[in-house]
Amino acid sequence: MVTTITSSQEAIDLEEKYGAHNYHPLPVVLNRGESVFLWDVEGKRYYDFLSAYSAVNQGHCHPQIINALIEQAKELTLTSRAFYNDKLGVTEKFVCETFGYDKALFMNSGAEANETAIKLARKWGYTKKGIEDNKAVIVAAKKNFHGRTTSIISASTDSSARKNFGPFMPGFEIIDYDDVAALKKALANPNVCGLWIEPIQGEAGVYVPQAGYLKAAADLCKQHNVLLMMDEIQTGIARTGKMLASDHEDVHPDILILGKALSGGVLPVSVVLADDEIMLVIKPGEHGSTFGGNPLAAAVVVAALEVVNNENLIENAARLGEVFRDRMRMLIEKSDLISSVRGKGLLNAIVINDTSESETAWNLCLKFAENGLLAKPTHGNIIRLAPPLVITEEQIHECCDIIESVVLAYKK
Ligand code: IF1
Repeated sequence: MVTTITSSQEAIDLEEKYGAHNYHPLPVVLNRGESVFLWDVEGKRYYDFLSAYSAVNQGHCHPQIINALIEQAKELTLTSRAFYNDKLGVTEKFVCETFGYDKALFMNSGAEANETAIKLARKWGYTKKGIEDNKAVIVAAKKNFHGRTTSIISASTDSSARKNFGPFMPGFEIIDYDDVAALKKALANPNVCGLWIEPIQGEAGVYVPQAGYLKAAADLCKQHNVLLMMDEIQTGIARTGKMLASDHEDVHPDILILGKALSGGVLPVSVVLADDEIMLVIKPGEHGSTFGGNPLAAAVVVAALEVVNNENLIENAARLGEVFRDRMRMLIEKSDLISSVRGKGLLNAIVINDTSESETAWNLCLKFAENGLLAKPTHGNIIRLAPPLVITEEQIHECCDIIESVVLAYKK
């Protein structure tokens, strides 16, 4: 029997009873989204300051993207890659031209795109760099987040991501993030085929490396014949005020990994981009996915990227990010509850002046929700604040007013 939901509590109870307990959501049940807004089943409106972890950069249910989805859904949704379809090549060309690569390989989730990048880097390592069989090493960073498959968590340093999920995949070396000396040492190992990093560490709490780190990483990769594998799944597609966060340091990764906002949050679509000498090491039959590169996704990706350009989301994120951080700095002057704000463009976080075991950040997010703004804590005392990039300056100020009033009224 299919139940009709009439209250938030009913929906929460159903998930609790019938769903796996692999998440601990804020107690808000949403049934509608439009642009920067979400509505719950009681009709209360919220500003979305999570944007589905930066998947909804273009705003919820963007009419142009939804229209592309509907039009394509009426024609053809899936053929598998056993046959060609008339949309994939068009989108591959568009994406390659947009990001400056020879070739694109479409997958679905971000984790799958990272898996693809791992296979690509390893096979390149054996066939081009001449690494001895099964000796390839991929260097990753502490506190990384690249997804939740068993291979990917093998490179994780987060115990909740790893504990009791072993045995782990060998072939990863973990070094400190934002540490050029550690990079120099690790990349000198001739068995290293790839350096796999995020340009800003999202899950780590929006950790922005020092200026020059990404450039140094790219230079060291070049010097040691190592592929720079950049996970821009969260940071890419205008989020940080550039098309890619790598653009802040004019770095062009050898392997670029995108997901999330590539579809504007409409479908799971991810892509790996690289030039021919790398991408063509993978031959027919060696990698793929039933849904990867499907025509529905392909049509949606073009619309989602067009919206980024047509609506100047890069400039908007850059400009309003400054406004937002200025407002948060003013709040820090007035309140001891917040110790710092950090981020780039509209990918920001505030750090709550309390231990990471405290409930303060969670309780603040409950208060934000009560006052019409949705955000989620990470690592206990950090709150990520990342609205859709279509937000206006007036709306940013209204949201900063909400955050400010909640913080100033908060009693521990
Ligand atoms: C969840 C975090 C964000 C990512 C980067 C790959 C993936 C992600 C840089 C995997 C996914 C998500 C997944 C989401 C929570 C979330 C997250 F807090 F865990 F770190 F965004 F900040 N690379 N990030 O950020 O992509 O396979 O999920 O499509 O609930 O696990 P995916």
